[in-house]
Amino acid sequence: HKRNHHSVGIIGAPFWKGQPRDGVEKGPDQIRESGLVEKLKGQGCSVRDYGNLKFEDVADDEPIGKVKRPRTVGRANQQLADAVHTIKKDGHTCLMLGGDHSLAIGSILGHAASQKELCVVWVDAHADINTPLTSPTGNIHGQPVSYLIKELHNKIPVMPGFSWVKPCISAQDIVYIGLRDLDPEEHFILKYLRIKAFSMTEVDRLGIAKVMEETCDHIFSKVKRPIHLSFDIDALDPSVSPATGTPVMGGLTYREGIYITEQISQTGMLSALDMVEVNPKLGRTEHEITSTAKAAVDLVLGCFGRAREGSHDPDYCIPKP
Ligand code: 5AB
Ligand code: MN
Ligand code: MN
Ligand code: MN
Repeated sequence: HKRNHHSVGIIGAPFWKGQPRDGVEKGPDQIRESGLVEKLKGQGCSVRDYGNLKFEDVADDEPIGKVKRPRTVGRANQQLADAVHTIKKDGHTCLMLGGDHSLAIGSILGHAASQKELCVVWVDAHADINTPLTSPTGNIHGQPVSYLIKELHNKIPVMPGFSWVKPCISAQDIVYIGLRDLDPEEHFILKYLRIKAFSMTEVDRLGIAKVMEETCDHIFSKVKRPIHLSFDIDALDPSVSPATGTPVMGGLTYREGIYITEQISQTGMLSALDMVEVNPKLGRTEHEITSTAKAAVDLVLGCFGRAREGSHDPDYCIPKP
């Protein structure tokens, strides 16, 4: 009997070169080791694990302006986009395990190749909307959204490895939750494009329930459409998920994170999910590593129907003596 209609296609993307700290490429296997597949099946999902992508080195990948490793990041994302497109054509909800957040470029573009009219919910401490020209670090994991938004297209310079990248969403098609560490240029872009954003201040003011209600009102204002949820584990407070590259104090609680996933699941419109920036190498203890990965798994489970109130088979019967 099927209690749960979700069919999940998992793709691992062991990639770290969108930022300087290695170890995040161990994220996919660390998350799997926390029992991801078994637990998804245990809650009634059908699961196909497509394994990990293999990324090749790109020789002589010199920076373009400030931007580091553009050819490597562009190539890896092109591979990922193909894989996500395949998983969507196979009829699954796609779960991409990162890897750093530059991978959202390929994940969202691959998703958009099969699902027109998708919208994005971006849960992160950061807005990741620097353009190559505003980025203070040159790290592409702080830039993915800028490549995806149509209104920013004329602000993006030509870069090697990125010729295949064409923006696929409008500024009104993305909602941020959990923001608390923006560069001034990013803050300007959010205001300039009137992008819907619930920073931690709004989470404090409204509570997470109202934030999710308004998020759904915004993305479904015209018609219900497929959701791409891009979840950076650093959205959660570092006390919950310390093993990540750019932790910022004052984040979402574990419960607020889980509530977001429960509500996204409730919409019935989740079409693709990224779980990124889990970096086992940055856990200071074994407990920090395993608890970060466990939090990532619990968020995924929430996305695929796990409810804290519990659940049961619709045709269950209490045994008679
Ligand atoms: B993450 C910063 N804004 O552009 C930049 O972890 C940080 O994917 C980006 O959210 C953080 O490098 C990227 C300073
Ligand atoms: Mn982040
Ligand atoms: Mn991010
Ligand atoms: Mn980070």
